[in-house]
Amino acid sequence: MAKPHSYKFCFGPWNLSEGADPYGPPTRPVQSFDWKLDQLREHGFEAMMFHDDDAVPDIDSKSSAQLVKEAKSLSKRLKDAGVAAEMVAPRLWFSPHTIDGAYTNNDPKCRKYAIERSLRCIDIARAMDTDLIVLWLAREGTYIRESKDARRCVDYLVEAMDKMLGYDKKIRLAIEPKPNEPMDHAYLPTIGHALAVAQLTRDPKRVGCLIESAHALLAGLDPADEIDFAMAFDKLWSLHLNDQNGMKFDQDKPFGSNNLRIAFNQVRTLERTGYGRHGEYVCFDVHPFRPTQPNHWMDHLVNSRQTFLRLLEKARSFDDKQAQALVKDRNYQALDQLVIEHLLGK
Ligand code: XLS
Ligand code: MG
Repeated sequence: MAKPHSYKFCFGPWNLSEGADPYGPPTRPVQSFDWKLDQLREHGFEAMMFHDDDAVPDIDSKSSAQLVKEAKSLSKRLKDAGVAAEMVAPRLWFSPHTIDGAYTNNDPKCRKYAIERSLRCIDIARAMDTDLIVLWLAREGTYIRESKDARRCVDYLVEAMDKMLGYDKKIRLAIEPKPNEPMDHAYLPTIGHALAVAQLTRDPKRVGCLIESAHALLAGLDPADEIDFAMAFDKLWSLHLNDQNGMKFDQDKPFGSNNLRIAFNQVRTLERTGYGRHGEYVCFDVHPFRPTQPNHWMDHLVNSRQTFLRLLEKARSFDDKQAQALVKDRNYQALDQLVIEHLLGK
């Protein structure tokens, strides 16, 4: 029997956030990058994911040479710590140039800024030995539908991705769909939209996706179904596991915090489809609850990883044979109870 797969885990510096929210200031002091890197290693994580300006702060003020120098120096710190860089994502939602969108901004000068910033993000990824660029299209979409031409915006998105794919022949783009927030309606809200637009690019095999549990839930979808769909195309290249309590703002709750069965089915699907066998990481895009005290700062990440591992045991010990017999007999009430009893533990 093949040795069961052991998953590799990852998080980003932003997952050790200070507690500020739209209604109040931070509740925890800012921690250093070194502290965050130490915590990551101490708690069994193997990689860190980055925004471009996590890796190179004040990126717009830096020359290309300075940008590569800083990215290389960070890469050395990571390697010395035995930590990989999982991906780099252009943070296209802070700049004054992206107030009304990045790639789909109505102003061609702003679209040009967003593409140039994305090419510099690729320079950072190269310097940090990762070929993965994550595109969370935070500000691609509308507050009112009449402000943009959604048909033309598909062309703008393809144009931006084509520029990135042409700039570097090895880079892979993982689109991270989300249906809303900060936008009222975001473009490319689901995995289906992401993989469809991949087909319009100059090199579809280098355009895949990243699923975030909460984003699928905000779209009214089951994250496990989104995982299965993406794996059918062999295009799930990263994963942000977390949780969400209903259709409200993106809560980035610890994995399993609200929906244990939905979490169980995500892990069961990863197992069944073989996610991770080509080096993909399980990332937890989670934030501490605002009242979390500094001495409990890592708990949401440690708990998410622990919950994942406990649910992995549950997935591997689930009585599939009995489940299939109940499916064959179309006895779904009993199947339902079989899952519940298994999760409750006998
Ligand atoms: C949204 C994104 C974001 C990261 C990656 O959930 O994952 O959290 O910044 O762009
Ligand atoms: Mg995310």
